[in-house]
Amino acid sequence: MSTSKSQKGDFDAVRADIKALLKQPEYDDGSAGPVLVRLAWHSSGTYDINTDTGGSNGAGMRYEYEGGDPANAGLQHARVFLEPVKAVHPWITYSDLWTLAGAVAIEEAGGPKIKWQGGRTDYVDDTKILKHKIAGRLPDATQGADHLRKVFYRMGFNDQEIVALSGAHTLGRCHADRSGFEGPWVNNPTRFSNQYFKLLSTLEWKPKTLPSGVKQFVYYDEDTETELMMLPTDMSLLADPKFAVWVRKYGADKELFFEHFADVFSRLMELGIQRDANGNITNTDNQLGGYIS
Ligand code: CCH
Repeated sequence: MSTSKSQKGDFDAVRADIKALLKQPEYDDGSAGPVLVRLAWHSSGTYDINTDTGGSNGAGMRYEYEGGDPANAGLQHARVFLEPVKAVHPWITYSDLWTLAGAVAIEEAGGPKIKWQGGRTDYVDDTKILKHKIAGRLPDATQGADHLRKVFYRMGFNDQEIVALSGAHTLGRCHADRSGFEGPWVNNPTRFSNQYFKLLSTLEWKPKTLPSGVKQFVYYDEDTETELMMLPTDMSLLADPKFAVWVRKYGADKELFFEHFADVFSRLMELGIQRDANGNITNTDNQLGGYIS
């Protein structure tokens, strides 16, 4: 990590310091990357196209109402990893830092280049989060295809985009003390690939009830002596014929998955944001109550 302060707007300097913190030998599988990707997604995936509320402006997870949403359990680890970067580059907003960190983490894990633009603004207090109830909007892993459609259509995404985004589960793992689920989806959870789709569509997944009563699906990989897992929502992608078409396509074609993922992830980071021709955000006010009385 550099210790020299950067000029306002020098996102390359921030990128360099995010890259420098990704390697974390003592943490999970040795990388902060996966939990940073999850932070970026949860900070954006609250968007509601009908009311134009939620989305990646605001960084509302710093406040109890959104930060305490059970869906966000564990994301304090990601925020803590990024604090030293914020300290060195105090001009960057949290909402820019979190989304940029997600993009950098994907690229550094061997994923596609993610188009990213800055300019997001942070809430100055939690008034608007409470007013617009920016919690309880993220998907519930115990549910199925109907629920995924309800949640992601609300953000403005379609079936193909839902499946492409789900491919992020090639990174990271579930933690019993965060979501209640346990384990990684793939054998190499710090490498971005289309492995999630390959395994989902080719292995025989068996239901398993954890001691806590949480139900997930597992496959024991004899070669690596690792138990891999799938969430009920992951399995629903295979069970639903429209989703399954894309699961199989992405499992067979890594380039197609990378292309579609890069496109949809960068749009996820832009949810709730409108820009002018120069890329300047014109509706920093949307969640601050500008459009909604
Ligand atoms: Fe996810 N995800 N996710 N997910 N997720 C979890 C972990 C990660 C759902 C549930 C869970 C996306 C979509 C969904 C990541 C990225 C994305 C966990 C375990 C649950 C539960 C949390 C824990 O215990 O730590 C559900 C339901 C959906 C519905 O679609 C999307 C979209 C993305 C990104 C584009 C990443 C990365 C992780 C790993 C985090 C880590 O800490 O390793």
